[in-house]
Amino acid sequence: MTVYAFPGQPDSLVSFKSRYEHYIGGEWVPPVKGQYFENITPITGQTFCEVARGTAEDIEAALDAAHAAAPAWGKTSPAERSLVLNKIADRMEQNLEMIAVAETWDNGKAVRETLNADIPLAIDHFRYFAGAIRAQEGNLSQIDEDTVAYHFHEPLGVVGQIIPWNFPILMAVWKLAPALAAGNAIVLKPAEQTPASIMVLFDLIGDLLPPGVVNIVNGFGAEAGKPLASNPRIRKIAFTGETTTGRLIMQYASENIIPVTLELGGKSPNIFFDDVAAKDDAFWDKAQEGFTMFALNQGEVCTCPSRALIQESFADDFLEKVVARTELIKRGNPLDTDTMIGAQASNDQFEKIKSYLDIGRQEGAKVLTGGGVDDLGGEFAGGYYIQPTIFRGDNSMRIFQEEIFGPVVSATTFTDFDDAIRIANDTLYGLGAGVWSRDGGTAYRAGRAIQAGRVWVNNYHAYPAHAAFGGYKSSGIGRENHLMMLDHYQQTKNLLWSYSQNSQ
Ligand code: TXE
Repeated sequence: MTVYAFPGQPDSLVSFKSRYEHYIGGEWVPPVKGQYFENITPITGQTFCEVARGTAEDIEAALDAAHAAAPAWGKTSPAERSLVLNKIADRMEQNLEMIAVAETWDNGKAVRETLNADIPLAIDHFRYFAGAIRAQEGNLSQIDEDTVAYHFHEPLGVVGQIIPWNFPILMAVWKLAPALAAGNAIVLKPAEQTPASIMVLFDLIGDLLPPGVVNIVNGFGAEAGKPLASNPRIRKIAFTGETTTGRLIMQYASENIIPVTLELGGKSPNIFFDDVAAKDDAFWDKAQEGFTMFALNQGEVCTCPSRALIQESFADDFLEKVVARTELIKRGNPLDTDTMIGAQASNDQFEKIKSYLDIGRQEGAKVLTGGGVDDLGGEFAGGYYIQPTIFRGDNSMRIFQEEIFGPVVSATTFTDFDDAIRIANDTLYGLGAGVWSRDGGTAYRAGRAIQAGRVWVNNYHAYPAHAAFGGYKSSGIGRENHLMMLDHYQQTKNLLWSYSQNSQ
């Protein structure tokens, strides 16, 4: 067990600056309008730094820098870009603990997760795209004896990226790595709730990139995000956030006829068929563990398995087991490596989740465990801690239909396969899903029938870089991860070439 010191204390691995500017053209640049906002750690509810409050003027400055850098970066060889990405990965790996503590302090999530998941996954993402870009090939179509169609990949140019607060560094890297590998220059806006860890990261890795290739403008959605997403000087916008904001992003993009990638909300079903209980073995245990994944990252995951669908015949037994297991989730100081659940990312999110705990009760759902806030006392008294909560109710309730984005799962039962699929698909969303069964046929048919971009079978919440990720329905457009992501950041240039000496 390690308990990391709070940043600001003498033995802390991280020293945040008291003020963060924008990162433009490889330099720290104050906001044109001179305004800053306070950044709070959810661990204590205290302000720990202030951050530049960007406006359209700062976005224009960042776009100037990006446009100046884009042509040269776009012409570097895949091998050169690959090397840069690998160097970033190496530097991050050398500083993994420091970055993990910074991420935990900014976002509130348990350091156990930032050390073992968020930051290692981000590092691997850079390495994956460092390899992918070198392996990418164009293609050639032989049109007739003397005519050839060559297909080349070209970068889009300057792209915009808007990041959420639930995985600040990982979500930034999911967008940065493929865009950089493909040869684009970037203007990125972090979420206003969690800007500091991305600033710490760029303090660490900024010198590895040519100035202007990545520019970061901090600030709020309407003030900095909109001028970026609606700007005619970007050639693509990539966004992760709420579905209603995603609609706005699409409207802005339609004005400029640019592509969008949208990764939006979810209400993912996690389906347990009764054969999982056939034996008291490791798989039965694994399925119970799979249920408790709703609390991972305090439930602030777009793919949170927030609806548990359990076959009627074994539901009471299963729920009894998973309630007991949920109660073992260790709560406490997020900077303690034994702690399994941390603080919600912001006071707004804390309040939103509390309101859903009330809504669930008012709707008549039964609280099987949790249902309230955790007061950790002492220096944590102002932090945003929610108890892992299991409701039992039915799929028509708001707690089954609306994204809560907290450590809250709504459980219900189904009778047979068709009933499970009907309930699973009775949602606006289609991002993730889980299927648990010992029977390959059942799992396969369920996986294919669920309208969601990612279906985990007999596992949950794994995010390898080389598996495509993205939504059906109101959960978004496009995919992230996987080498298909390179297509999202490239144009196809076709040279249609006649080698014939004869007239056409
Ligand atoms: O999201 P927003 P919020 C869901 C989750 C959460 C809810 C609200 O349910 O409770 O959304 O979170 C920027 N033009 N998800 O309000 O507003 C904003 O500054 C351009 C799910 O934080 O969508 C931030 O950088 N940009 C999600 C980013 O968009 C704008 C992760 C996300 O903020 C903008 C986060 C505008 N008009 C929340 N308005 C997931 N899919 O993982 C806001 N932004």
